Amino acid sequence: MQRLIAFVFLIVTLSSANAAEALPSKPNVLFIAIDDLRDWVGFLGDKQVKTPNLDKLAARGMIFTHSYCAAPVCNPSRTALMSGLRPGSSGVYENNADWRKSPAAKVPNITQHFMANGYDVRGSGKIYHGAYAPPTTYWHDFSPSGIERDAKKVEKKTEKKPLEGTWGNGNFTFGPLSIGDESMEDYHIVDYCLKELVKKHEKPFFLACGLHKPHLTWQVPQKYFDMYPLDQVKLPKVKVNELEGVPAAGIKMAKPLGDHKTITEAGKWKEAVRAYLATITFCDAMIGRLIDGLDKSSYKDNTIIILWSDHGWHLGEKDHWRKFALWEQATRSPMLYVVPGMTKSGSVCNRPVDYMSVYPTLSDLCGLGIPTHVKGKSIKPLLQDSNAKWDQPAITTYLHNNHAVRSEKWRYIRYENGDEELYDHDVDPLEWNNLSKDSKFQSVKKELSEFFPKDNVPDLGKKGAKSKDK
Ligand SMILES: [Ca+2]
Repeated sequence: MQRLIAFVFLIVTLSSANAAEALPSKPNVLFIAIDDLRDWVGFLGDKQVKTPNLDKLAARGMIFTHSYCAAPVCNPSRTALMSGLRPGSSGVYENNADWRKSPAAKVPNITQHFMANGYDVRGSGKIYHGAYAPPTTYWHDFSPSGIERDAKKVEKKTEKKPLEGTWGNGNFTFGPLSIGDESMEDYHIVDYCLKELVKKHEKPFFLACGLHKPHLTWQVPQKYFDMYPLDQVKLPKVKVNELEGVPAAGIKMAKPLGDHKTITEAGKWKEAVRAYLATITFCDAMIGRLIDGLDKSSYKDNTIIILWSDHGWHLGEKDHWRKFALWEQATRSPMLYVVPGMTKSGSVCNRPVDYMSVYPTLSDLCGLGIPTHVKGKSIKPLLQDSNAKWDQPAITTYLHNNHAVRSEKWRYIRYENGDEELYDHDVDPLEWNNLSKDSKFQSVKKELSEFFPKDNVPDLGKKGAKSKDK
């Protein structure tokens, strides 16, 4: 009898352990999109930035040290991720192309796919590029609510009354604000999600939270600037001639006579870097509020968390600022997953992945099936085992038929005019030594070139229509 009791106890113990560890067949998804956050987060090794909440979240799941955007600009990056079509298949290469009039709007986007499969799909903030909101049918509910719009007005009004230390012009303005967190638009975007997390949901949910910062302007409450004393701010590592070895097509993208000239001539490089750091830390505080809300909710253990930023950012490397380029700084951006019952705490995956993987991976994890139009591959095997075999590089496209292929070791860029760059990241992480003309590496280039997208449909962007986001 005692043995029988022990046996039953064992079975019950095992079943409850399995139940706790197994991913439910239809887990919830918390989908966190950040705008313009480069690889300056503690969990990717940056020593200067303060991102305690992001680091705490990263420690719960798996981080990807080689994650790259499909396009280094808001609209094409987000269109590609949400639709499952690369820029070369949709024709959406820049912010001046309305994706709603492109092939990307003719296929089910990820929110529609989840809706069709029984999910309650809601969101707030910046998920698609601001200028092109999707039709209301893409969500069951989507903010902004009135309160966010009001907060945005307060934020914009306050930005126009700068405190001491504010510098810039138009979109490229940075400096402290006299308001508190609760007057910032992103605060209310998080609030929308917090309200959803305390509700009782009958159906599994897909909840999207899109934060605007650290996108310009870099204007956040004063306390975030105070965390970074100016005399302690470190500039990114650069050499005397950053563009040495970069071909004409690359120099054209770098625009060294643009922002870089303006900022360095004004002596504002350090202040700009501090403002970016401050804005990242504001974003981190908002992530902390969101994750606290999830942890206090009844959905903590059955919700997949994915966090991604739409692309990276240059802060003077290659004499370039902003995104709009195919180098490491513009294309690398943080991505992490927490998948209950699957990702081990504190796990690190070094395989190269790009954001075309997000749609198929979330579909795969939730057992929805992957629509045939979706270009990327599910990274579920990597979430199960970070060292699993993986034969795909990450691919980024900027403007028509300019592509970068990134493997664990190499970055190979080929521009439309035939110009090329090849960097060996084992010895050259800052991409200073372009090896593309070296005959020793012709076979490397040939091998990597197999991955350049074959589809390069015409650019749907309005000619001459300048993006407001420049
Ligand atoms: Ca962006």
